[in-house]
This record gives sequence, C-alpha cells and structure tokens, in this order.
Amino acid sequence: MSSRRGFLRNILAGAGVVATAKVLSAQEMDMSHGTQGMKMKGMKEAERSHLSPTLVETPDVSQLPWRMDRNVKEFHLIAEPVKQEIFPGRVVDLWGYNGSAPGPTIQVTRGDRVRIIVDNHLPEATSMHWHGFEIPNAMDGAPGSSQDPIPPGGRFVYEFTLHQEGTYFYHSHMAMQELMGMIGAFIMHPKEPYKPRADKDFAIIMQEYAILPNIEVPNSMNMEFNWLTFNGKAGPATTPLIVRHGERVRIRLINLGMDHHPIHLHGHQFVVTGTEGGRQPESTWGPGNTVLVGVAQSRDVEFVANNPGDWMLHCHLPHHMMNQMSSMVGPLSRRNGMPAGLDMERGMGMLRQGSATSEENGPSLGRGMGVGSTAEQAMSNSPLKAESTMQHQDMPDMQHQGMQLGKPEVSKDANSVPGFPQDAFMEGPMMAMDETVDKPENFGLRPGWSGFMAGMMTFVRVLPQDKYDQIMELRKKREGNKPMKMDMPGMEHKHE
Ligand SMILES: [Cu+2]
Repeated sequence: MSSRRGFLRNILAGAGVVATAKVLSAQEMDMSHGTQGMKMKGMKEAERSHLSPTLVETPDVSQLPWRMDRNVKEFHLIAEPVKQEIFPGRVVDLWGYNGSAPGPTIQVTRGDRVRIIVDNHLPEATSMHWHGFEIPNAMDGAPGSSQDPIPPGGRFVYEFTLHQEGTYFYHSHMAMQELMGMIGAFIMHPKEPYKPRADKDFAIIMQEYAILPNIEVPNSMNMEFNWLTFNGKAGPATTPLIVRHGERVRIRLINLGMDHHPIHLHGHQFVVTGTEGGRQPESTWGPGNTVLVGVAQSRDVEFVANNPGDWMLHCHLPHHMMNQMSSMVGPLSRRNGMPAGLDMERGMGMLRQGSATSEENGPSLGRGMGVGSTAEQAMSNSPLKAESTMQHQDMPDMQHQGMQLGKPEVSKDANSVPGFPQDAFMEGPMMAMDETVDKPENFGLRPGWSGFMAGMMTFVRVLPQDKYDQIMELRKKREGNKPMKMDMPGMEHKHE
C-alpha cells in the first residue's frame, strides 16, 4: 500500500495541478482542446468541421475538462455523494462524480494517452472500472483482483493509451454503488469522422431508482423502480435533442442498471451503427425504430432527420414512462373502493406523512413482503358517491408545486367501466408543468406537452432552420446569463 502511494505521489508531482473547473461546451472543446484543433488554426470553421468528428452532447450532463501534461490528456474524477434534481422539486441523494449522477462525459480521440486521477470522497471504498477498455489489467479497476479498492479519502491514478473507438463508459465496480448512480459516458472518437459524418451526436445514459415517497435515498436493493431517468432527469425535466431538418444524427444509448430498455424513436427509421464494442460494419445495418439496450450495453443509432416535428424518444416499457409510480395507480384513484386500500394521493406516491414502508402504508404501496395489501379488493367498480365526479374540485388536496392542474377529460359513465381510471390522472393536463421546466430547448413545444412526458422520455426536435436558430439564440442568452461553473458544482471547491 505505502509503496503504491509513493508511486502515485510521484506521478502526481509530475502532473502538477489538475484540470480547471471550467465547463466547456462541445464547440469550445473543439476550438480550444480538440486534437485536430491545433494544426487546423487558420482554417475556416466549415472546412475544419468536416475533418474532425462531431463532439458529443450529453444533454443535462456536463463535459469533463482536461489539461495536457506533455502528451498526456489528464482528467480528474471525484467519486462523491451528490444532490441530483431528477424532477422539478425532487432532489435525491445519489452517489456520482464531480457533483452529478451520471458523472461528466469524457471525450477522447483514438490513440490518446489518457491519465485519470480518481479521488474517493465517499464514506466507503470504491473502484473505477473502464467498461470495455482494452488496457493493461492493472488499470482495469476490478476491485480485489486488479487492484485494492480505493479507500475513503484515497486516490488512484489510471493511465493508459487508447486504441479503440466507440461509446464506452466508466463506472464504479461495486455493485450497489452502481445503483446509486455511479456511471459516466466515455466517448472514444475516431481520428477521422465516419462516413457519412454525423452532424449531431448525442449520448444518453439510462438509470433507474427505487425511491419511495418522503425518502431521498434510493433503495439499492429494491427491484421496483419508480424513477427512470435519461441523463439524470425524468421527463418532462429531460432536455430535448435539437437538430436541423435534414441533418444526420447519432444517438448513443448507454445502460447500466437492473433493467433492459427498448428505446423507441418516433417518426424515423434508424440503423444501429455501434455497440459497446465499437463500430458495426455497415453490412449489419438494418432499419428499425426500437433498439433494446441491455444492461452493461451501449447502442449507437443513426438516422437522417428528414421528418420535421417534435418526436418522442423513449423507453417503451410502460412502467418506464411513469414517474413516482407506487402501486396500482389507476384503480387507487377512487375515493372509495380502492383496491389496495389507500387513497388516491398515496397510491400515486404522494405520501405526506409516515413511512412508506410502515405496516400501514407498505403493502398498499406495493412494498410488502411479496403479498398484496390486505386491503386489496375486487376490481369491479363500486358506484361513485353522487358528489364525487372524479373532477378537479373533488380533489382539494391535489395541489402540487408547479403543476398546472387542468381537468382531465373523463366520460360521464367512466366509473361503470372496469379498470377506470388508468391514465386519466397520471397523464395529461393535470400533470402539465410547462413553465416549471421551461428552457430554450423546450421553446415552441405544444402547450401542455409536459403533462404527457414522464420517466425515460425526451424529444428529438427536428426543426427548420429559422426555429433551430431561434433556440440556439435563446441558448446563447441563457449561457451568457450564468457563470459556466454553475454547471459543475462538484468541481468548484475541489481544485485549488
Ligand atoms: Cu426502460
């Protein structure tokens, strides 16, 4: 141990100070640090952009800056507890890197010599695995077999040369820590762009958490996930992917959790051009619109955005298109005749007091010992009380921060239909929060759109030039208004 520490100290002494806290946009990285950037000074931007691959955007996740130490690209990752706002007002305690879960995105170019300093600010040991990397065994980050775990307060410095290309990721190799959020994208660019070149390149990391009402910490043992995220956000808090009509788009989908996710794109056919093992030969490309991204896998899809509009991109597992679902939500929403024995609010996961796992609440929230609630009852509908019309005014308690609370449309005889309601109170005007999630990328979406977005959902917005420019203009303004480092709170105090 002590000899390793000494060895590390030497490396660090040579390395000097680590990366500065500035967050760079993809464009800035291209200009200031891109491997191609130096020798192309003086070239017109348009010419240059055809020679280097498009930098990857990870909406809602920052880019990890680096510094050059002679010929080594040096990054600094800090494993630490983070507060992640996965949904407006829903701040949860996760574990991640440099202030977020997932951690910041790393982008390198094939052939790069890379050094990554990993500090452990967690209260327990961790490890850092480079998923799919063909690197020396000692750098693999497999705890116990290739190295000792990094103790709390400890540091390990990884260094290797990369000869691969593709959508890779880094993650803690401690199983339960993975379920606390500890993953980040690691993109290895080819030296020259693939043909046809992608005009836009995005990465999305999928994660799931079981976080019961009134609780801020995920239950990493629970298999009933009720918060599903793209890049650390549940819809409608996800940030749409903005593309120009006619552009070629690549989306890199990364999954590290307990579930597999069939990701579906509306309005287009795509081809799968890459896996977690890198680029796929073109002979394997066939059209599709849904790709199953299994655990520990990545999938690259590409398509030409030839169909203008705001197109949903989402996991197609119905329960993964929901937020905070706790139990049989639809039938629960009855004032009397609740199959699981509780009222509508609690059934929807809005627990105002008490523990979600208490004897009273647990079974009805679907968190019993494997048996249903003792209050479970037959599914046939009981007649509604005369004054109860399932309308807004009957739910005086249903005031929730940021929601617009429009009325759902239900037919007069709704209550005579077995199974009603299913989505009436879970999707639609009641759940809309357009203003709360307002941001440049959402500009111009249809009013009320947010009431229908939940869980692993976002948009690919295929826009005509003028609307595209409008959003880029708004984005520029927003970025001008706030200091860049705000995006990366974990970095602020960690570097001196
Ligand atoms: Cu899914």
